Amino acid sequence: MRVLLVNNGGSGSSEFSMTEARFPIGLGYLSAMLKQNGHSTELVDRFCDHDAWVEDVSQFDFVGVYTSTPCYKDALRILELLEGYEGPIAFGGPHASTFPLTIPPRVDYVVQGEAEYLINDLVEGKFPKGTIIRTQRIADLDALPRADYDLFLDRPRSYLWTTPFSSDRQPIFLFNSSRSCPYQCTFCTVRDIWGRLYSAHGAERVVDDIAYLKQTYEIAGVYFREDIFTADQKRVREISELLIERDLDIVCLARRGSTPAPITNSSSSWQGVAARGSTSERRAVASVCLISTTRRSRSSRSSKPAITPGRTGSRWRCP
Ligand code: B12
Ligand code: SF4
Repeated sequence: MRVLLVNNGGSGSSEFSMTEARFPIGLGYLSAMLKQNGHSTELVDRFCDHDAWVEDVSQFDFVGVYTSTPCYKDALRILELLEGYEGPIAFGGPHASTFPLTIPPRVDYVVQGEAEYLINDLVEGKFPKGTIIRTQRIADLDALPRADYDLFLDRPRSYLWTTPFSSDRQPIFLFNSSRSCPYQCTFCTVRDIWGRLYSAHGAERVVDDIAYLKQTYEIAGVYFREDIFTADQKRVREISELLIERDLDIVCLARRGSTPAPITNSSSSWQGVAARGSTSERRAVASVCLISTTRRSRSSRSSKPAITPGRTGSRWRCP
């Protein structure tokens, strides 16, 4: 079946800044599961390119929409765009997880939580329409296939390929290695969305995936953009050691406050904290920059990817 995956975020849909246009990795995981079952997938990312839409939606057998609360206005706009579409429509993502009852009945399936083990059954019509489905948390993330990065790179999109904390090397890919958080800060909604279980890919798997990205897309680094990359310090150390062994050239962003002691050897190192802004801003910003360098000099790097300007000022675009 042909599945259209849509990320909400059309112009004016959110009062928050919408400039950090990185790809929706959750849809990448769902796409990988769908492709494993022989389905094809296509992405419309309206957070990245606000007015993006498809020419003929009737060619798709199923439409799945990622919804967030700040951009929910656009999810409703997407329903308007889907007027006349006769196939099933599903809403998932953080808004569906936290506010399922706000979603209109036109949506056939509302999914709360992780959907890797559900998405194929949903697309293949194994659930009655008109249902809200809450999935169980996935404990073993390593059992999941790697996210489908081709979903984001099948055409030029205005993604941001840099981080403000790293050098200007590109592309830096968003990377997800864990879900939820073991802490309980009173102001934070992470558990409302994810529940109690903190799950994480093992170090080997993380580094295998990074190596794959380096080989396949010539990435310059990854941005661990997740609730708290440093929750399990043993895992962070293992990842660091493996990155050193594999001689990868990686820039990583993580959460402030629980960084492991620097790891160094003659060839590579986690080079510590680098945050922008004033000292008070730095305290407030929950990010740190961990840099692992490699033996190779910059000039020995192989052919560079195509460089063209994007909306966000980012230079790297998929070839
Ligand atoms: C990385 C990240 C980003 C990245 C990538 C966003 C993305 N769409 O993935 C960027 C920088 C672009 C971003 C932007 C924003 N983000 Co953000 N982001 C995150 C972060 C830290 C991790 C997301 C992630 O990778 N999760 C892991 C993947 C595997 O999970 P997932 O994406 O939720 O997908 C799974 C399920 O939700 C479900 N699912 C998802 N989509 C669908 C669709 C269907 C049809 C089905 C069936 C299932 C399904 O299955 C997926 C696989 O298990 C989360 C925190 C978090 N814990 O989730 C915040 C978070 C999602 N962001 C948040 C916010 C507020 C924003 C912005 C509004 C910020 C802004 N000022 O612009 C925008 C909105 C973007 C949008 N399209 O709506 C909030 C959303 C709260 C809410 N109630 O909606 C979160 C939860 C942070 C928080 N704790 O408050 N973000
Ligand atoms: S450490 Fe971060 S993700 Fe965890 S509960 Fe606190 S604010 Fe939320």
